[in-house]
Amino acid sequence: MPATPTLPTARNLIDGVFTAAGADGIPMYDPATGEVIGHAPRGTRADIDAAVAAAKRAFPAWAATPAPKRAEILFRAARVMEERKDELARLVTREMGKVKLEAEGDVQEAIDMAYYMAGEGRRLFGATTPSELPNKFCLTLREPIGVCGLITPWNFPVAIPSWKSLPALVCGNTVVIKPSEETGGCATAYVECLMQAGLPPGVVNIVHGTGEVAGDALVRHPDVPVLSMTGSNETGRLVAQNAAPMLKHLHVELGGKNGIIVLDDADLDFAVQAILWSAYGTSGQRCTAGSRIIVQAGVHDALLEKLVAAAKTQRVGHGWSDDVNLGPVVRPAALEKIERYVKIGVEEDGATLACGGRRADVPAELAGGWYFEPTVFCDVTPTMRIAQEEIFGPVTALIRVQDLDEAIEVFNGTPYGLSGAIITRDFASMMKGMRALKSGIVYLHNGTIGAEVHLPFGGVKATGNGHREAGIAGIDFYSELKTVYIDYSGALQRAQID
Ligand code: UN1
Repeated sequence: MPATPTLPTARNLIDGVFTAAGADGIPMYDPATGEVIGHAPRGTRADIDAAVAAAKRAFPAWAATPAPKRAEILFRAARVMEERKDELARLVTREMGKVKLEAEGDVQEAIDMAYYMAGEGRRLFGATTPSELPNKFCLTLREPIGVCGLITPWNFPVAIPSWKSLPALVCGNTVVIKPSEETGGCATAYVECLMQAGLPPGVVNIVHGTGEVAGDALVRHPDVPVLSMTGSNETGRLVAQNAAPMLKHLHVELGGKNGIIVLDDADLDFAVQAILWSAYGTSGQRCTAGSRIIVQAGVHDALLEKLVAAAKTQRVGHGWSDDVNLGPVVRPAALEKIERYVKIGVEEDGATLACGGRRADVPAELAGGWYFEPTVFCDVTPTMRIAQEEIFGPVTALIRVQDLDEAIEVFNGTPYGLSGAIITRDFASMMKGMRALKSGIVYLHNGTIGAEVHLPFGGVKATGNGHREAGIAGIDFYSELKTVYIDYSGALQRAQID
């Protein structure tokens, strides 16, 4: 098993002071072995109050700091993360299990976001536009809003805290992060990088703890006007309800049931590569995972055969081993949920388990870990539960269709709408699909994953509430627009009247 050097543990950061867990800390596990690897502080409502108070105190000076100067700190944070990339990636693998290459990608996404948002410090563009009246013009300014409460998941434990905090910070807000209790060390190491880069105390704070206590306190806090949360639909609804009475700015990024359409003219070997990456990357634990393969009848059997053969060659094991490409899932509860769905699939009338479907065999030293075989279902119909509900594991379902129109209808027939893909050589089919898929992200000639930081990320329908993160969309969410009318006519000019 790969040696694990000493890595940072989960600590709270309030007003520039790091504090470790007390005796009541929340146990953290290595999914590769099942071992307890440390404890995250069990944040209380008082901890949230202290963190929000610190962020509120730090806000006026940070908001008044010129944006290009704020951005210089983000540039330095990108550098610090580059220097600490190996350590951060090890932490990602140790706390949530994803394989080395993907753990490094997770950290790289945060580095990219830091460089990108640092660049935004010299833009933060508003608009200028003519007035309908003479001797008058109009413009918009971006202003920071205040303390942002950021609730982040375990599946991208460095990237997603960066997606939310970096646009918030460059816009002049201060933040309190409540990371998932599974991956507290990753979030702590990330904020450590920001502090190393020179962020003043109180500008970024972190409070670990459960969603029920620390998360809830942040959501309901009267001094937190902005909330962004990534997680399950169930939690998202709760957050939305509890944030509503205070009319907070709210962004929720929730589940997906993403589909890859493969048409008769597709390069099937390429399609198999794209499906493996989308369905089994992060052991299927991505919001963007390719969990439905919508295949045109002419290539259905050939694709199934190639996919099953390829799935069987996936090497399941410890994420930090070079020869492994499928790590464990995050917790026993995840494993049990996947098993439940496999059972549902097997019992659903007509669906066939083509491969996988059970806990994976691993060497004795990993026996305490939580591994699942790469799984393919075929003969799945669009309304079956395994074709409708998010499983969040290495399970994908083949659905046979006759043509592109049916493929689009099937694709659009779930409550979600995050990511979609079309694999075909036909330009017109790509263009038609690009417009017709009801999803926030569409990939032409690729799988369903691969978001880049300078483009908006998010979904339609039950995947979210209409906002996007990353790119300029992130800047839009974390800034308030002020509209300014400048009248130099010297007289009273009335809009719509004069
Ligand atoms: C997520 O699954 O929550 O495109 C984020 C991707 C990654 C981000 C996924 N860059 O799959």
